Amino acid sequence: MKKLISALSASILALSALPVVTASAVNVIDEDILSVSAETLSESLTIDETVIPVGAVAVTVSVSDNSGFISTTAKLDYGSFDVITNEKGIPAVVTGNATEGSLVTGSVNDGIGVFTTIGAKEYDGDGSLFTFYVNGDIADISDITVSDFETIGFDDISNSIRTVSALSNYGQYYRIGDVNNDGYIDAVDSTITEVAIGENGGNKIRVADANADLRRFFVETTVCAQTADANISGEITVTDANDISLYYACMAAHQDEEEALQSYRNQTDGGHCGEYKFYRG
Ligand SMILES: [Ca+2]
Ligand SMILES: [Ca+2]
Repeated sequence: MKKLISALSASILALSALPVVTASAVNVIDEDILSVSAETLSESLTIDETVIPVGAVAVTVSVSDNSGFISTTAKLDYGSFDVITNEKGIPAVVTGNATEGSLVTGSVNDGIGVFTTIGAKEYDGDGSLFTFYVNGDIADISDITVSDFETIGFDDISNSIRTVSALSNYGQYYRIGDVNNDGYIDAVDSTITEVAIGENGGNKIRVADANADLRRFFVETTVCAQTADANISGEITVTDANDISLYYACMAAHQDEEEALQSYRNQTDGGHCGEYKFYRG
């Protein structure tokens, strides 16, 4: 994880050093556990090659009374704000100080945004979860609300495995992205992948090596390491964990499954999540 953490820390430091001109407006929700705050940028910044212009509003979701999590998923209603995205439509988003070192991605559609932070360790501190950027009037910040918030801990990963035994195994078939083989591709699968990379010292894992020691890296219900190699590159990297998370965010941000799939296909960088493959062992 070290490389990832240092790269992300650098971007967070650069961000926090930026001056802001407008005082935070704060929108407290969910029994005071989560809050949404906003600040207007007085300087432009660049996040993953996406330029955030002067005057854009940085929207930050923060947690207090944090009881601990590895990963989080927040669903937001962002009203009529225009969320700033890259050319593929993925929102520009950065982790906060309570999720530093996590992967963060999101999907936006028709006023609904789904943002996931995927970690490899437990976070139990209070602070910001993530920040995304919108064009619009900061005075309307109260229009942005969190409609759903879920966290994943190590217990949730174990529990997801226990539920698998009731499901039929697809025999020699596996589904890319469904790392724990429970029938769903979600933030749990992305988290398992990120934890596996953490187990390997933050380094990429060759699929063949992971299959040779499957239980070290994955969970007892994992069919094969190929499930975590979202882009079928032969290696499991943070790109794969991020792609699984993107797939889930797209599914969660759309009502219609076909639209969700189309959204994922438009936004993924070579990911194959959701596809069934034959496992030759
Ligand atoms: Ca799964
Ligand atoms: Ca890969």
